[in-house]
Amino acid sequence: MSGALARDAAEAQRAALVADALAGLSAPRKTLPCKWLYDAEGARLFEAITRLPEYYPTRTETKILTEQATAIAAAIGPGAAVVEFGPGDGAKGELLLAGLQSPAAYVPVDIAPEWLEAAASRVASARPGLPVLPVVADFTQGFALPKRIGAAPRLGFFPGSTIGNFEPAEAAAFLRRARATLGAGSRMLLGADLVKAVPVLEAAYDDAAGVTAAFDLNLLHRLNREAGADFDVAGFAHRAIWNPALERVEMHLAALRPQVVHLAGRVFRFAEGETIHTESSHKYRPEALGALAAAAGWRATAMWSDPQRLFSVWLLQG
Ligand code: AVI
Repeated sequence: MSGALARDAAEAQRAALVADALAGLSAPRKTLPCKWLYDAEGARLFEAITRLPEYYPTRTETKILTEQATAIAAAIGPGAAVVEFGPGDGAKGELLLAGLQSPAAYVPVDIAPEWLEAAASRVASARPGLPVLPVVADFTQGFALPKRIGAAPRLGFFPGSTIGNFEPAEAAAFLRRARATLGAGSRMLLGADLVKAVPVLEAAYDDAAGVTAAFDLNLLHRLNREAGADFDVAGFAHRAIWNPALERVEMHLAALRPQVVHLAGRVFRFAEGETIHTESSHKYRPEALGALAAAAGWRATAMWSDPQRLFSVWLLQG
């Protein structure tokens, strides 16, 4: 990207952050979209979260993909073109491809070209000869698949329980759009975190070392840095709360004392204890995940889990 284009992209991103912050902080219950948690520092902190003892999802999903690789590969069959939605560093894509029989191509899809590059080069160097065909696109929207994958059977791959960060209606819309993008008859391998004991869930989102707290509070630092806000970050604390009615862990930033915050010419007041809802992580019961997939035009044909039933990996047929 040229210097001028990069500057335009950064300015557009800043304007979108300010617009989302103004809307979210004006709502009766203050909220900010969780996508803004992931600036460079947020991405670094999230990577650290995935290695925490309390944060079981990444470790457990990796174990399922490793230990059940033969069964997963048998269910998928040979020659699949793997389309990964939001590949991160490409580690899970590489793991999946290593177990599959003669995969036809790897298509990582992400809106951030620099992340896409990292995933693509990791997989390309691990699997020389495999066509690696990155697509820069917002994977929550429709996008065109590379023509080079031809008639290879398509396998969508959406690991990590990122589906849980969508509201249920958004999750169904994502799955419906993914099916339209991949085409009828395609498959999808989907990671989903399961409902479990509340202390396990809350510890996973409020670790003893405070890494998740730093990840959440970084959003206020980001608003100060990029949107010119004046949050007193030390006046807020991270909270992770299980919402039993909606079966989700919510992250909130709670004001420790009354606060007045300025952002883009507006004034926002916080009462003591008032929170900004920064993320929801929905947890699924198997029957609810099956129903969600069905509502989006997919049929669940297999599910793999771990002995403690912490996490699930689903094969869906479109
Ligand atoms: C990216 N996503 C699946 C994570 C989750 O578990 O919902 C984000 C996260 N937030 C706090 N810890 C991890």
